[in-house]
Amino acid sequence: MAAEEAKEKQAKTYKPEEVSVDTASIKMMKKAQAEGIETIFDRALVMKPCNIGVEGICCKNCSQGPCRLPLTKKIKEGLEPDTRKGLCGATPETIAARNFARMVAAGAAAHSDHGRGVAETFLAMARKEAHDYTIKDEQKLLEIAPYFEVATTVKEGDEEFPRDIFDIAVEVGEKALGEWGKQQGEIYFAKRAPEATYENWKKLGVVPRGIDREIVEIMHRTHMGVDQDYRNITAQCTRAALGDGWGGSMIATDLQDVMFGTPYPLHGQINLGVLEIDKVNIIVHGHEPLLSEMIVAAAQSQEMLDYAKSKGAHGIILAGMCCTANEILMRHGMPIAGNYLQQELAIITGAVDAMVVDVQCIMENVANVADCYHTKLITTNPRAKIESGNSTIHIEFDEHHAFEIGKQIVKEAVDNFLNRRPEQPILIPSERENMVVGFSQEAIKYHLGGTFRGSYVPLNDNIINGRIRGIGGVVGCNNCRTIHDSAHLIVVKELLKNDVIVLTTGCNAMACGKAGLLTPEAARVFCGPGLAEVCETVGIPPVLHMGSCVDNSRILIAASEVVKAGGLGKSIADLPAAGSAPEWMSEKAISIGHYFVSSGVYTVFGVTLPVTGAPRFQKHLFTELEDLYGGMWDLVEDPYEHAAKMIAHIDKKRKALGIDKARDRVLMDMADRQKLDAA
Ligand code: MSK
Repeated sequence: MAAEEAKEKQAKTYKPEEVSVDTASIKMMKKAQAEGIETIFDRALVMKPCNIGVEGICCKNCSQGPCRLPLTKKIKEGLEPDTRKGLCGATPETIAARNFARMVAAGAAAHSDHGRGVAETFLAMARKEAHDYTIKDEQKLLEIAPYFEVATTVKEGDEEFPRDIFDIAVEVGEKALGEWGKQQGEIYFAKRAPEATYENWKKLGVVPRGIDREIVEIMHRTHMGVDQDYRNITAQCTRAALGDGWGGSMIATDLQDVMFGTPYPLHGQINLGVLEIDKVNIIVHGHEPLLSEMIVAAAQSQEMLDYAKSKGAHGIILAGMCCTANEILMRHGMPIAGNYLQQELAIITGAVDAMVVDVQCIMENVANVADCYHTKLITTNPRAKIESGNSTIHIEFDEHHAFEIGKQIVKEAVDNFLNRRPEQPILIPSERENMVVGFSQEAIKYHLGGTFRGSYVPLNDNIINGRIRGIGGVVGCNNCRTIHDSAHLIVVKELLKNDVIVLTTGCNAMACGKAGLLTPEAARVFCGPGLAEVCETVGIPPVLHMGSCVDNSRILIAASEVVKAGGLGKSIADLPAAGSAPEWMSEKAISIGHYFVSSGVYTVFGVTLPVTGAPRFQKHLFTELEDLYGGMWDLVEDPYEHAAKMIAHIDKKRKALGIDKARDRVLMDMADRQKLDAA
């Protein structure tokens, strides 16, 4: 009996080295196993995903079902006609398209609700009702104001004077907030896309009218018995996803930059080794920087440092997790403890005095893990409370008293420092990597051309002359159905080896940081000769960290800037570029993927994609969308093949542009560039 039990236990135990390539995480998994703490890696072993759900062909949109329409081998091989139907007659295509659309809606809603919160706080700041916030980047405000049709100057007689910056901010805040409830017309930022990209959306009738409207319309269309044409449903996915990328997310990024500063390159550190045993360790986890900015200020205040000292601590470490980490890293150089799959593992160090969470990507089980240690879990957002856990408390964020609340949270953590349990050994892994981060589109421009001649032209020149083969946008989550960080790193390293420069955000950026890819020195080690030469000359890492999930909007703007710099076609679809999310898991990733595809980018996902049970819908996403937008979806699980397909697409675009032959370096003048544009 004992032998059987042992066998059963062994069958239910995972091997840490087989589920992650991150050595710090592996150490923590071993500690968790030794201490009997359950994590997502244990649950993934015993709970397998549902095959029908994985393929996207389970409909539960009414109570007559759920209707499950498995794709048999015979149908797949064309040996039997595909007569599958739900009770109402819904085809697999309708079902999978509706499920996919609801994922787009949820993802777009998450990003956009984040953006709405930022716009509300921005407006309160501009009206001087939220005194802890101010305008840190006036230049950025002056740059975005014209897109909202807000004047930046005022005429007095024949003379023109600059307008009061707070008056501009009030008007920008009102117009920005109005984007959510707009019913007609177009969202303002659609016109930030290259003209050809924008005109194509217009021709296809997919320019979003208002952010909320497009999300609500998805929910209506996917209700039982409404839109039953997968192509028509996909078009609505496009409106909602564009409303995310070029709307809610872009507004979030821009207004955050105005209030907290536009990121410029700075030094940072990453991995669980950033925690320190003799200091108060606070982890801020989630996505929105509105509160975390204030916690940064509070943790650095003399008052809190003195308070920590009074409790016997030698200081305060404030480290980030998931995209909150990216936000405070990019602007303040605060360290990152880890990416999505490390959230439970951070607590298992035994050294985390408080984990402060807001919204998105927070596993409910962090509450249970926190209960096993002295860690206090603090929820802060009225939209995101956690019922589990005895050590969970709620301290609600209010932008009108933001700094005070930040201090209250830091104080809770400091008080809890004294509650560390002597019987529980603390183990902080030594892993911590250096990195250079903070590559906003403005920073890239500056790096390439200097203060007075900031420009994307040097990048374009190096793409045209073949030193840089193309641009890869590699982003997205971790997923416990794959080996933690492994696919991220293989895809990125394959691209670098083939002279493809990588733009990154989210948890991919953190995987790259932990592996040492976010340093200028990485160019010599990981890149092909052309890309290495460019990176070494300019002094940039070959992987440029552009921020959090909402900051994927920065990649859209960077791509638009590349088009505008000339020589690489007229629309985003012409660029030798490809997108990737090798370890995606969240609905936000589906929205991001779809706005990249609709903006003209070939986008490859790893793991699975819930469309494979509906072959005609899959073909629409994977093939037919290219004729409409120039971009299309793909699914490639193997990371080497994944990268190879991205490179093949980049080469296809180089050929179409007539720059497929390796060229000697030539200095392009405007006439040369125009010739290429006309080709
Ligand atoms: S945090 S959405 S796991 S990237 Fe933005 Fe990471 Fe994905 Fe969350």
